[in-house]
Amino acid sequence: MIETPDGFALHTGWFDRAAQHALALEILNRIARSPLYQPSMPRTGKPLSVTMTNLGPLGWMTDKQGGYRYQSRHPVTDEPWPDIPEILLALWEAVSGWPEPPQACLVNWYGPDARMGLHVDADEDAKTAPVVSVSLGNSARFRLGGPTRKGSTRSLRLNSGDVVVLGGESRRFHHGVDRIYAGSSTLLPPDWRPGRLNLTLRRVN
Ligand code: MD5
Ligand code: FE
Repeated sequence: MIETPDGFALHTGWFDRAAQHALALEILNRIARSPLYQPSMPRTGKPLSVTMTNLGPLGWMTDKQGGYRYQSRHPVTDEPWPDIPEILLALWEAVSGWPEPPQACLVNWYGPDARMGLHVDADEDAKTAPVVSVSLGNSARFRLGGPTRKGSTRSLRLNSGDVVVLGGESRRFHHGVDRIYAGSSTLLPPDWRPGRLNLTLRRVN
């Protein structure tokens, strides 16, 4: 485990292979009912390379018209988001240090060429609750900056089963995903697309 004074913690290998497998099945079952869709940037309508869906009472989304926001229904199916699996609620209890359960679980799917540019997560009214992130499938090169856009960044590899807790000051740090390492995991079923799943648990309000 790597922990820094600014509230960042990386729990490498938090979930063993069996737990990763069980969790992946829970997520893929929910994706079948609440499909990954392609979000677009506010105003420009430029599509993100990551596809997304959500679990829990609230889900994060973005499109050209409405911009970044939380809402209770899937933008394509108009159904409520599926529930957050018990294994993730237990994870939140174990690592977040927060008294209330997560309200949103954003599911990000990274295909082989997907990226996420450096950004700050700032769409939650719950400004001090941590974010808990789980990586499944292929590994990623994650970039962690600081409170300002300029300034040094560090890169670290996130592997399947790793859990990151962004608490304290690190909750407001710039971060992104530079690249996905093709063929670095055999977790996801072969009939599923190759890539990485990232699950982020959050308080919204
Ligand atoms: C990912 N997702 O790997 C990342 C993991 C997102 C997103 O960035 O917004 O969906 S969440 C990493 C995160 C959240 C909040 C703060 C910090 C990192 N940080 O300061 O490093 O798909
Ligand atoms: Fe983020």
